[in-house]
Order: sequence, then C-alpha cells, then structure tokens
Amino acid sequence: MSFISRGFQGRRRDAGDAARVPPGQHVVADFPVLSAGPTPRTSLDHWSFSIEGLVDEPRRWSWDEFRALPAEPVATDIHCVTKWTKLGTRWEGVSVDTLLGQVSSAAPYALAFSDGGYTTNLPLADLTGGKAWVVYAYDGAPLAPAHGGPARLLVPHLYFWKSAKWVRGLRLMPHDAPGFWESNGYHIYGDPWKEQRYAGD
Ligand SMILES: Nc1nc2c(c(=O)[nH]1)N[C@H]1C(S)=C(S)[C@@H](COP(=O)(O)O)O[C@H]1N2
Ligand SMILES: [Mo]
Repeated sequence: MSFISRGFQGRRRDAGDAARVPPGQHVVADFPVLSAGPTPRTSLDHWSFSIEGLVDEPRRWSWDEFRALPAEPVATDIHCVTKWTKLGTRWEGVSVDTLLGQVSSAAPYALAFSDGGYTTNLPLADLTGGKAWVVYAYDGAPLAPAHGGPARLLVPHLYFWKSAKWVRGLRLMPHDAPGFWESNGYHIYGDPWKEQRYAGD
C-alpha cells in the first residue's frame, strides 16, 4: 500500500524551522525550569532595577517606574546550553537600550545581578542594539516566579544562562569578569551558533 517513500511519511518540521535550531540542540515543546537555587520571592514594593558601576550617575527604577517605561513585545527562539531549544517564545518587556539610554557610560562590559546572588557577564554590545530586554510577561501573562518573575533579562542570541532570572540590575564594568556559570566552567561568551558551551569551546 505504501508508494510514498518512508522519508516523506509523517509530519516533518519544515526547513525554515530546522534553520532556527543551532548545532547540537533539539526542539522542545514544554518550557523547562533550570535554576541553580531556590526561587527568590521579592515583593514588588521592595523590587527595583539598578544600573550601577562605571556610570556617571547610577540609576534606579522602582517597580512602578520600571512598568511606566515604554515596553515592547518580543517573539524569539531560546537555546539552553543543556541542549533544548524552544521556538517562538513570546515575551513583553523593556529594551535594555531604553534603560541604558537614561545613563551616561562608556563601559564595554556588564554584569547582570539577580535576587539570590546569580550573576552573568555580557559585553555591552550584546545588551544594546535591540538584542536584549528586561521582560516581565511571558505568553501574555505575568512572568511566573519559576521562570524569573517578576522580571528577567532576555538575551536570546546567547545561551539562555545569560538571561538572568529575577534580575535586579546591571553593573557596568571596565573589563569582562565571569559571572556564576562562567566561573563554573561555562563559556565566557556563549554563542549557541558557535557551540560555545564550556570554557575553551
Ligand atoms: N537567577 C538565575 N537566572 C538564571 C538561572 C539561575 O539559576 N538563576 N539559570 C539560567 C539557565 S542555565 C537557564 S537555561 C535559564 C533557564 O530559564 P527557565 O528556567 O525560565 O527555563 O535561566 C538562566 N537564568
Ligand atoms: Mo541553561
């Protein structure tokens, strides 16, 4: 009965989707939770987002001030170093360009810091130019605490460990310095398209 060759049976992901999956990654339908520690709970009354370090005047937004900043929807694929990729995730938040636009700094690097002590380092060039956001909504709902709510960094062109959950600010730095996972064997930069998973990759 089978005159269709095996290779053409069943539903296949189309070539356009395949081109979106970096080397060594596989696509998942669910949204795994990966946290190095417990989920911190900071009430919105006590939440703030700060830009500090190598900056003329440090800047700090309360939750209400932060939520009053212009926001935008973001639809993007995300890639975890543990090899899952999730296509077409939908977020909403404030572009890091908007936040950095309110400070004066020539710093080339940043360390994102979070409630609970997590940190991750990024070049400023990877946080600017429409490539990074501080997001507070996922799939049309407030970002769940397990996924970094009330707000997380989203830097989807790098492995997802760079997208610090429960983010509370950026420390602007004169030089690159490893964050939590980068001090524990992960790559200093983390480009999924170059498979920069571990130090030395
Ligand atoms: N604060 C904090 N942010 C974090 C982590 C963490 O442990 N703590 N894990 C990172 C890693 S390794 C990944 S893959 C993603 C996981 O995000 P998710 O739990 O929403 O999938 O968050 C990143 N951001
Ligand atoms: Mo990860």
